[in-house]
Amino acid sequence: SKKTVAVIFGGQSSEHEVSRTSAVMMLQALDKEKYQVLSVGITKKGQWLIYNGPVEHVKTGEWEKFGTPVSLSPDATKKCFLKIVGGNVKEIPVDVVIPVLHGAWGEDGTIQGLLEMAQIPYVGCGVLASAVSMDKVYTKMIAKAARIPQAKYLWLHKNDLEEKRERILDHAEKKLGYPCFVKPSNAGSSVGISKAKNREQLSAALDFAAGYDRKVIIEEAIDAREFECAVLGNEEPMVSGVGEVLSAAEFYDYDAKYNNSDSRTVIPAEVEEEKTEEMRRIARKIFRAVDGSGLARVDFFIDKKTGRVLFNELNTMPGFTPISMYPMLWVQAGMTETELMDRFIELALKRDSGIR
Ligand code: ADP
Ligand code: MG
Ligand code: MG
Ligand code: K
Repeated sequence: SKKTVAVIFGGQSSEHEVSRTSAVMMLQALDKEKYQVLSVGITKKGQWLIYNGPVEHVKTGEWEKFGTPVSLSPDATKKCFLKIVGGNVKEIPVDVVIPVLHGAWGEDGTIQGLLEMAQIPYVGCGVLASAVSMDKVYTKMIAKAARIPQAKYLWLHKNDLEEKRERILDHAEKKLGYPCFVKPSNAGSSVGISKAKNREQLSAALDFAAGYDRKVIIEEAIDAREFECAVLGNEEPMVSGVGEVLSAAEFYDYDAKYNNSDSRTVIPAEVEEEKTEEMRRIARKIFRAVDGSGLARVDFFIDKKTGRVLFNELNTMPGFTPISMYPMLWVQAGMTETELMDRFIELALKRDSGIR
């Protein structure tokens, strides 16, 4: 019999729209002969709605008007997760969940925790890997422990800005210099990030980033080319080739990522074989270091001055938009998007039957 697969999209993070676009690609790619596909959207306000209309409405946002409220009912005895409330209560058992949510409350281990409680297999990284990869400060700590080269950084709590602002500015100037990048520790899609070229800009950038998270990271700016690599698997993951991102803006900000058609991707990247292999090696290493499973996209800089490969970050639920690197890297390797979805589901089921 067909397995019931629930695709959960939207969510309360600043990447709600990106998630909807990613969900459209996944909903279209899933093999309907093999799976009974349910789609469940989370509105920006946090309401869960089950939706079974045209997939185009997921992209435009109209889906919300046609959704039916579902309540979450994690029940490990029934492998039940969703319950339609209202007139007559209906429980819906789910075999696998695909949480195609980017950013907070989705990519950060929170929904993964909920699914663990319900004992429902889900696609992608578990609680720990999701949480570590969402937090840029923690990711750096793990990368350092694994001796993976990366940009220099320092970090602070939002409330440090009240009392220690001048000391932080002095420290950043001495340790990192200008320009530098300021980011919320937990975020994605370049939300809350700015490049600071002087003390005044740095001070403003700290406040801006602190508006998105209670932790802020400052990094030395690397004059770099940017590369991305896809990882697929559990304990012994496959690593794809490498693609290059050519940003249309001064850095790869939200607009350059999703709205500017002048941003381009080059697959495979035109870079020395030796650099490609180094990035692939690091991609596997960091995936294992954070205890990743299912999938992740690992992002790199190559310093234009020194030629060094530096690890930037890993994204445990990377974008699946038509211009996204993760699916394109596997398509380049000869896989279809439908096969990729099959693989995600197999990996989710395999991991679940492991230790428990
Ligand atoms: P996000 O998780 O939001 O994608 P990133 O850390 O990847 O955050 O930063 C977004 C973009 O900002 C990068 O793709 C790159 O263009 C630029 N950037 C970030 N950090 C640096 C840095 N240390 N040096 C140079 N560019 C950077
Ligand atoms: Mg990211
Ligand atoms: Mg990034
Ligand atoms: K990340």
